[in-house]
Order: sequence, then C-alpha cells, then structure tokens
Amino acid sequence: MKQDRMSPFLKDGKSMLLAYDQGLEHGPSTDFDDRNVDPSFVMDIASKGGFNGIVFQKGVAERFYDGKVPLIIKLNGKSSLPKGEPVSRQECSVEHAVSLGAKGVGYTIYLGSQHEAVMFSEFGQIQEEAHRRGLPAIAWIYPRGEAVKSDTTKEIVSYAARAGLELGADAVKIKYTGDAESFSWAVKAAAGAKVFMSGGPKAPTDEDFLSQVRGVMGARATGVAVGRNVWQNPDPMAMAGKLKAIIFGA
Ligand code: FBP
Repeated sequence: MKQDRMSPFLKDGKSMLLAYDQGLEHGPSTDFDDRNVDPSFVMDIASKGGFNGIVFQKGVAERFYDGKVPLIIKLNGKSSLPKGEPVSRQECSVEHAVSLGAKGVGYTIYLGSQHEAVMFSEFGQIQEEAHRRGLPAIAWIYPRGEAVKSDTTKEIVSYAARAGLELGADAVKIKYTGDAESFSWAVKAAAGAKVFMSGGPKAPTDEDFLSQVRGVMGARATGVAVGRNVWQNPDPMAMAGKLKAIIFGA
C-alpha cells in the first residue's frame, strides 16, 4: 500500500499539531505575552508536550526550529492590516521549506473571497511540487469575505473540507461547526483528506475548548491544529496532556 504522505504527523492515525504563525497573521500585541512572544517557548511546548508537528513561517523556522518535532512550513501569510477581500500570497517556496527540514507544507485559502482563484492556483502549483517531493500539502481553508455570512455553519465548513479534497490537499484545517453531528458531515465531505480542527481565539475555559475537541474526535476527524488555546494557556503542558488524552485516548 502507498504510504500516507501525512504519516510523519500521525500517531495511530491521529494527530495534534501546534500552530505558531499568529505573529504575522495578528501581530505580537494581539496574541503574545512576555512568555509566548519567544518562539523557543513554543518550540519547547511542541516537543515536551508531545505534539506531532509544529507550524512555523520560514523566518521563525530559520532561527528557532530545533528538529525535535516534524516541521510544517506555512508558505503563505498575510497581516491583519489590509482591509477588504482577503488574499494571502505565497512567500516561501516548497524547495526552501524542504531545506529547512519541513516534512509538510501549509497554505491558507480564503474560500469565497473575490481572490479565491489566486489562492486556488498557487495552492495547485504548491500541491504538485510538494507531492513530487513526497511531502503533504495541508490547506488551511477559511471561508471569508463579503460573500460569506458565517464561517461555522455545517454547509460552509463542509464546503471548505470538500474544496480541500477537490484541490488535492492531503489534509484540511477547518473551523469547528459547534457539534459532532454536523462536523461529521464535513469529515465525510473531505472523503479521506485528513481533517484537523482549527482552534481560534482562546476559549473562556479549558473545558469549553476541550468539549470542542471531544466533538471533533467524535466526528472521526484526525485531530487538531491549534495555537492560542495551548500557548496562551497558563499551563500549556497540562493543556497538552488533556488534548493527548482525548485525541489518543492516552
Ligand atoms: P489558533 O488555534 O491560534 O486559532 O491557530 C490556528 C490558525 O489557523 C493559525 O495557524 C493562524 O495564524 C490563525 O489561526 C489564523 O487566524 P484567523 O482566523 O484570525 O485568520
């Protein structure tokens, strides 16, 4: 049987990934404090917390990646400053990601944006090159822009999952719909592309967040790719342990 390109990031077919590209997406004063502004703090959480992968932009990887956890390089990104229809363009090549030690590449697509065609096209090129090199192409698929009324309904989240499948993503990172039953439709729509829940802003309580993760796993998703709910937590290791227990039943 052909090996699953996502296998470097899987344990028993499940996975938990730590995302840390928010410095570019949101800016340091929105998301960071004195601890987590330092990328080594987050690198440490990834390895000591048992994460199956870490997501960095290339500049952070060049200075802080320590090789202890499989690396995913985000190949596009944008700041929170421009207004209007969102677009995120490629700023790192697959070749450079590989030279940094990446075992996977990530790319954000704003489904529904007036600029979605640009992102479809860039992701298409990236997916083909990543596959030539044996790497998975992971699509962050966020419905966004004037045409999108809500980004968490069953209809729009399953559309995101299906778009990822159709565009050739090995895995999709999508928002939670709010319950396991509707999320399981998105998992079905992904038809074999691995499904990861994207975390979002830190939930009011740990339990609020963990109940979402239980719903995600109950829907037979692969796992989570989260950031703020872990490295903004006062005790990131305890949160990592609780996630592991839900995702792997460990
Ligand atoms: P979080 O778990 O912190 O939400 O991280 C997931 C993520 O996809 C990041 O990779 C990315 O920086 C961020 O969310 C994008 O956030 P936004 O929804 O504001 O575009």
